[in-house]
Amino acid sequence: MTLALIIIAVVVLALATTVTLRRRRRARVPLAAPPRAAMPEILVEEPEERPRLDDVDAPGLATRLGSSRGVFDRVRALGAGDVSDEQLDVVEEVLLRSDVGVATTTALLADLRASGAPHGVASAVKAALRAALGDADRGLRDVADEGRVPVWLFVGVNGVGKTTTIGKLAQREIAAGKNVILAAGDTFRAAAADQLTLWAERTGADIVRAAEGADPGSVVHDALGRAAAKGHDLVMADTAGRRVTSTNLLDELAKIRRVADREPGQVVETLLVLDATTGQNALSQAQEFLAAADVTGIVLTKLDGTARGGIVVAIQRELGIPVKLVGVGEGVDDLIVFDPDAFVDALVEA
Ligand SMILES: Nc1nc2c(ncn2[C@@H]2O[C@H](COP(=O)(O)OP(=O)(O)OP(=O)(O)O)[C@@H](O)[C@H]2O)c(=O)[nH]1
Ligand SMILES: [Mg+2]
Repeated sequence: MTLALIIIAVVVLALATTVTLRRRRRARVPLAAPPRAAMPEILVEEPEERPRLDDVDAPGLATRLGSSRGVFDRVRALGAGDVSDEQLDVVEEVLLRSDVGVATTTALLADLRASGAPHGVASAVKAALRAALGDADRGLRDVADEGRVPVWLFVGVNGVGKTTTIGKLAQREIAAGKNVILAAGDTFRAAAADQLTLWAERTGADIVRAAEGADPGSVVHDALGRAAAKGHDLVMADTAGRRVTSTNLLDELAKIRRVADREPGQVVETLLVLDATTGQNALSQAQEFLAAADVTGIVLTKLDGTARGGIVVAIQRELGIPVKLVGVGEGVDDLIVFDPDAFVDALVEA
């Protein structure tokens, strides 16, 4: 009897120990792998929303101009009255640092010397910059001759922001009620057409693309045919970033243009895209392109970054081609119609 009791006690004890160990092992499992229920919380986390330009709370142009505005801090600190030599030195240094360029700086300093600064040096600099920007028509033409489809052609060297600008503009034109088709004329890399396809998907634009290495002219030609057949309102043609020193590449660009301008198409805007962060280099690139393509407007990108906004003034004054749009970020809403008054205010105003 006693032996039977002892045996039962030993069995019960053994069973209890096994159950406890199993529970402990089970209890450790969640530490190694968190319960699945926790995962959707991470997956559905909303990305931080980017401010839209038409948001009242969105940061103003001055904030978006990044380092460009900072360059003018020293000018803002100058007083009113006669302009001393020391003040002129500060203005000269600031204008050169802001990428206005030597020619424009010299002209602006001569103006300042002649007229003084009754309302303060900052205000005089602002007026001089504004005058240098002129009053060109900055609108984008979007109407072609009867029976033809308007084409916007985008040109510029590698990485300046052509494809991104097309995406941003497609969004804007589609929001305005236009039926837009994109032509992936950059056939040098398959990734270029992929990038444009992403923008087409994002914005709801139609797209024509071809295999890597295909003739860019034939892509544009196909896009025009499709636009005419389907009644699209606007064709936006991307091109490969080109090395402007190579005559062959500029010839290629001229060929694309001829195709785009043949019926049923009509090139109504050739937009040269320039990267503001490259400063005076952007200016020399522009001069090369102007000689080869019939440029109707300039898109100056990346003004939000390390750019020095004065390059807008240099480009406008020295090339005489209107800066029509400026890029202030990588997002779809980060493209602004260039407004010279708002721009000089944002750069110089206190
Ligand atoms: N910060 C900033 N980045 C920009 C802006 N515009 C374009 N970018 C970025 O610049 C890089 C190059 O832009 P793309 O649109 O690919 O330039 P691309 O001219 O088409 O270049 P290629 O196809 O190589 O000739 C991308 O990372 C863009 O997101 C802008 O206004 N601000
Ligand atoms: Mg591109």
